[in-house]
Amino acid sequence: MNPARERLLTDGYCTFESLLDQCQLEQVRRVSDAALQRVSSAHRKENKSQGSLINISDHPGYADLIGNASAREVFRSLGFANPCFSSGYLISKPPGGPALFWHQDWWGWDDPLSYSDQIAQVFFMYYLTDTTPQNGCLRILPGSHRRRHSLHEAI
Ligand SMILES: O=C(O)CCC(=O)C(=O)O
Repeated sequence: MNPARERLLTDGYCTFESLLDQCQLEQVRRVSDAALQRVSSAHRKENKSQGSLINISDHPGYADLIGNASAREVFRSLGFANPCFSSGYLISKPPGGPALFWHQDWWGWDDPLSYSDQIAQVFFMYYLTDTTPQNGCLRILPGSHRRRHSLHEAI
């Protein structure tokens, strides 16, 4: 099996390097910087842990990113024949903000599909700046999409 798909199935994630070329990256950063300028302080206050949480569907400048050819190739290589975009967010966090609370994004636990090998939802994340444990990278619990973890009792 493709190692990335195997990792996605067992650990719940996989990574790919440099999907955007410099020109695409600069374009997305420009659109993102402009969108971030318009976020109200009330919205920031409501989403302290999540960060800016800007709905990219409200910004046509993200159309090329959503339909990005490299991303489509990644999906194809992972065995997704016909992926559909459902939602997307620009997440930018100011320095010193609170950590994001533990959570799962999947919502269909009452559906038997959730207990099969079929992958129903993928969160495709592009990092627009280098992200490290020091500046607030995403924390995950590998395999917690398939196996019970004590934190599941708390969310
Ligand atoms: O903020 C992050 O790094 C992850 C975002 C996330 O998991 C979410 O918003 O559901």
